[in-house]
Amino acid sequence: MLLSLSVQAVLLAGSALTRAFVLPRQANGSTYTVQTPPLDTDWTYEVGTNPWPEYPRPQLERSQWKNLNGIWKYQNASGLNAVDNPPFGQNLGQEVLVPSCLESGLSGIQGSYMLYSWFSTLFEVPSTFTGERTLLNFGAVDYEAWIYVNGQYAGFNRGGYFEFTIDVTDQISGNSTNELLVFVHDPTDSDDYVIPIGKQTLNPSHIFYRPCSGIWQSVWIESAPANHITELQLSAGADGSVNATVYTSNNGTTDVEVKITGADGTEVASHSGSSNTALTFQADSPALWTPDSPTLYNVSVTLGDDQINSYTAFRTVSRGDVNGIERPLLNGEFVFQFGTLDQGYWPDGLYTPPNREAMEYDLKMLKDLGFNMVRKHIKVETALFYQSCDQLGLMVIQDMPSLRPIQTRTLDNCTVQDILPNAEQQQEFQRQLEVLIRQHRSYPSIVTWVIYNEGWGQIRDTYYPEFELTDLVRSLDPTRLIDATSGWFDHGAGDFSDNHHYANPQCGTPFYSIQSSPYDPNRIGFQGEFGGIGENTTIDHLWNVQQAIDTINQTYEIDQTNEAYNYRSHLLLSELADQTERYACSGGVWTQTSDVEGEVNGLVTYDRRVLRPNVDQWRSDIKALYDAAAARGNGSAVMPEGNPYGQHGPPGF
Ligand SMILES: *[C@@H]1O[C@H](CO)[C@@H](O)[C@H](O)[C@H]1NC(C)=O
Ligand SMILES: *[C@@H]1O[C@H](CO)[C@@H](O)[C@H](O)[C@H]1NC(C)=O
Ligand SMILES: *[C@@H]1O[C@H](CO)[C@@H](O)[C@H](O)[C@H]1NC(C)=O
Ligand SMILES: *[C@@H]1O[C@H](CO)[C@@H](O)[C@H](O)[C@H]1NC(C)=O
Ligand SMILES: *[C@@H]1O[C@H](CO)[C@@H](O)[C@H](O)[C@H]1NC(C)=O
Ligand SMILES: *[C@@H]1O[C@H](CO)[C@@H](O)[C@H](O)[C@H]1NC(C)=O
Ligand SMILES: *[C@@H]1O[C@H](CO)[C@@H](O)[C@H](O)[C@H]1NC(C)=O
Ligand SMILES: *[C@@H]1O[C@H](CO)[C@@H](O)[C@H](O)[C@H]1NC(C)=O
Ligand SMILES: *[C@@H]1O[C@H](CO)[C@@H](O)[C@H](O)[C@H]1NC(C)=O
Ligand SMILES: CC(=O)N[C@H]1CO[C@H](CO)[C@@H](O)[C@@H]1O
Repeated sequence: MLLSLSVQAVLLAGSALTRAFVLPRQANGSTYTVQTPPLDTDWTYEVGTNPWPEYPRPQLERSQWKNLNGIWKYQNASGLNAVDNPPFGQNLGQEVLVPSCLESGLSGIQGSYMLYSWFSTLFEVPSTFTGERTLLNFGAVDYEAWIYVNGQYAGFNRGGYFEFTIDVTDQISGNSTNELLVFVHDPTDSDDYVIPIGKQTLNPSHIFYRPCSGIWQSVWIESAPANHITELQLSAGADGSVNATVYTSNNGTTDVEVKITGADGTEVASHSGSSNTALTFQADSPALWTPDSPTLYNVSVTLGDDQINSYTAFRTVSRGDVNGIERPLLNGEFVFQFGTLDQGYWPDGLYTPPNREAMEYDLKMLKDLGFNMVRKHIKVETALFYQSCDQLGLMVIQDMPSLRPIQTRTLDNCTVQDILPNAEQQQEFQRQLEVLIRQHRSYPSIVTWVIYNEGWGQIRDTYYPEFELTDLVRSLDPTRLIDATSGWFDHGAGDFSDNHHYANPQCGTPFYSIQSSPYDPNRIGFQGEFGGIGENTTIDHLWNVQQAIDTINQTYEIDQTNEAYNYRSHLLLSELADQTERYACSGGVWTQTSDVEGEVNGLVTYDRRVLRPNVDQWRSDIKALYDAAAARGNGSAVMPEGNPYGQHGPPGF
């Protein structure tokens, strides 16, 4: 449809890049409409045109902000060279919902092979912005983004799962309309690209799904003083110790004040010191964070004219010997970790949940069944997801999104070889792993980092990179455990001896199977994946794509009735409880939270409309796991003599 346009000329002054250009002013009459997805949810048609209205960064919240989510303009581009000719001041042909994945129905596009794209929107800076600087924030853009404001290049980001901020003060014009133009390149698994993609593939099949391209998390602007807080690194231990580093835009040492208050407004700690250095101080007998009692504290940080709100929780994650077995400890106690493999996929939004309520539906459902953990599987979520886990009391095992999984290429001499990263791709994987840790290390709910899943992208012919990556993660975050290899190729790195096995578990047991390793008593015995049993469903709850339906029979096990599904679940959960009682099992991950595309093995169907578990039975089977663990692992942990802080946790436990 053609839109009638009125145009406004804007003259930018004062910079070497000064140029006059014409901004399109969109006539009213939006063409955006949700494209009917292969399956919808109860939330699909409630999203509307103002999605994700919440402040997107709860651990560094400023009061002067404006959400730029909504209907933007979109145009497919032909290749990487399009970036040399940005379509400034033009009316891009289609409309798109931001944030969304271009491949999703909610985007309004629902395309495929969305390798190169242009996005644009117009925005005004509110007159209430009193700071000297205007910051433009993106929650996540998959995979590379070039940002232009008012015809000027403003910045670039690589990495599909991470937040980035660009100071656009020099490009914007205070009180008039600004044009924001974004070029996105998302190769996913095309050509020779070996980049962090998780489960995304251009050719979906069974456990690998439709990709997500474009601006899939919130975009917003905020106002900040010239010298402002850019990052807050915060951890607080069960002994009341707080460790805070307030990073600033000028990297200098400016006075900062950190205040921690409880839910009733009572201050439990306050400390003044310098920016860009670690501040350590003590809180007065704070309540601890546990899954049963997830107490959070508000944090306020003041640096000159900049004031931000954040939050934290007091808890210590460590490992230690409990009655002769190596255990993960929370606040010095062995807490059996039982969670699901949580893919974070939605039939209407793919990587972007339709809204916060939908996102929390999954988490509340898990809590309700008795799970105390989620394994966030080779995906990184919006900051609000981790805040919800902090609030609800769900421990998070956070995976690094893997490189191209189990794919091969055929060389000219007909040799078939696994697609693994070259040196440069490995270096980029490492850089993004560092970004993952840096951006997420202040969420209390995260207890463990996972580096590799089932050997995907894991080099193993020349050397074992998981050893140096484990050291790197440990140096960036000494306050958590590290699962270097969840499943398959374990060479002894990290804190876990993690088995994957379907359908039945082999958790810390003296038996194991092909592709897994024998249980290593020097590390924590863990079942990183098991279960995966499926129950097919009717077409109205299925991802209605023939290619996906044709792969349903690849699901590890299909139970033909719901009664059979619950009978089998009961046996598998009982087996895990038995292994916990007899052997050295410290936790497990059930595959999986929801169905995804051709995988029909979720606790809920992909549309979240049918819950498979018999709730009473599952609650009682899950409680039996905790009881079995308590019987083996009660009492306080015995820490080895001279255990360095950082290796297993602070002294005193
Ligand atoms: C986008 O452009 C690419 C390359 O020109 C093309 O292969 C693809 O089909 C286009 N997609 C859409 C939805 O037009
Ligand atoms: C915007 O306009 C208001 C009111 O005219 C003025 O007070 C303010 O200084 C202007 N801001 C900028 C950044 O030009
Ligand atoms: C505080 O955190 C910093 C940065 O991670 C670390 O280097 C330092 O050792 C920590 N201090 C204490 C007392 O834990
Ligand atoms: C502050 O340090 C960061 C990271 O090293 C760097 O990118 C940035 O340019 C520095 N800023 C200033 C004002 O020196
Ligand atoms: C804690 O912070 C939240 C979010 O900013 C706010 O809604 C709440 O009122 C604060 N509570 C206290 C006790 O200050
Ligand atoms: C095929 O080529 C690869 C890469 O050059 C080489 O490593 C491999 O040894 C070759 N295989 C055979 C059978 O020649
Ligand atoms: C699974 O279903 C597909 C499509 O219906 C069929 O081609 C294939 O043979 C089946 N595979 C098995 C193992 O039954
Ligand atoms: C699953 O159910 C769908 C819809 O009823 C059907 O088309 C498909 O053949 C079934 N697949 C298997 C493996 O049962
Ligand atoms: C505590 O652990 C010991 C040793 O495993 C066991 O004998 C005892 O029954 C346990 N006590 C409770 C209350 O679970
Ligand atoms: C008057 C009018 O119809 N305004 C609409 C213009 O379009 C936007 C969405 O693009 C609507 O939010 C307005 O209500």
